Amino acid sequence: MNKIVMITGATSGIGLACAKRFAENGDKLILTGRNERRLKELSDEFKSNDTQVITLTFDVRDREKATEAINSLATEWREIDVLINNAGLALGLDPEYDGSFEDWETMIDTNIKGLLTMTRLIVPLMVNRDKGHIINIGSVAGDAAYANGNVYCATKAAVKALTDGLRIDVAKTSIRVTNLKPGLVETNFSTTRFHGDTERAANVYKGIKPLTGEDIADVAVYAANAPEHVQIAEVLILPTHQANGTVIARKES
Ligand code: NDP
Ligand code: 8X3
Repeated sequence: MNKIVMITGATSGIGLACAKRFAENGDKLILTGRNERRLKELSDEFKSNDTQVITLTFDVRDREKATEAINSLATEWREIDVLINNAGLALGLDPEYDGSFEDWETMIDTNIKGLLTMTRLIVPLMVNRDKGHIINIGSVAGDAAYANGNVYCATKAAVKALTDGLRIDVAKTSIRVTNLKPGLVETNFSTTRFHGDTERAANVYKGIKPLTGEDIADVAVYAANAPEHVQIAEVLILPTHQANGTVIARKES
């Protein structure tokens, strides 16, 4: 059965790869993001491949705009089967005693409060139908802090706690809740983290074959299509030469 899949932060990286994989599966897409022009380009591209798609432009930190966007959905698009809470970012890699207050606020407001806003807006629609699946994009960073990761790691530890909490709260329903925890995935993530320093970003993936957004999307599609009695609760997905958030065996070049 074709699903309606809503993806936050669908304009790049893991979110975009999920959009492509679910579209290949014949599913309908609600793509959300901040970049209206990019969303329009993607919508045209998906429509030209016969995917049914709509877009909603809002920042997940803006609760009022997010609410307006969800309220604007036509009845047939409100039957969301899968919510992928993907929008998120890291900003900076500094000791906890020396980080930027502004970067901290942005990470907390996006990765924790934005994810909570979307959960609060969409899950009631799922509860009413006794049907749905929330896939949160956590991280290996949420398993244990790594050097200078402090606040970003804390936000992803929060994603784990919120995912586990939601799973408890919907246990009486048929709704499934998944935490996907990637390790190094080569996307715009590091360029964003280093405020546009592409050279520093490239070094993050030096000497190791990182994951791609598609590697994560494959697991999301698997989880969403598992038999109804199977709940993929949590998956840690690492490149083969990464053991955890800290141990990365890089090849010398
Ligand atoms: P990208 O930077 O490629 O994509 C991030 C996406 O999130 C973009 O579409 C971005 O939109 C969107 N976004 C960021 N802030 C907001 C916001 N306030 N409102 C709406 N959309 C927003 O990085 P990834 O694809 O790698 O990141 C996706 C998720 O995966 C994040 O939650 C990240 O923490 C997580 N993750 C990434 C890993 C990695 O190594 N890459 C590993 C583990 C987890 P815009 O272009 O407008 O900024
Ligand atoms: C992104 C992966 O290890 O850079 O969450 O934090 S890591």
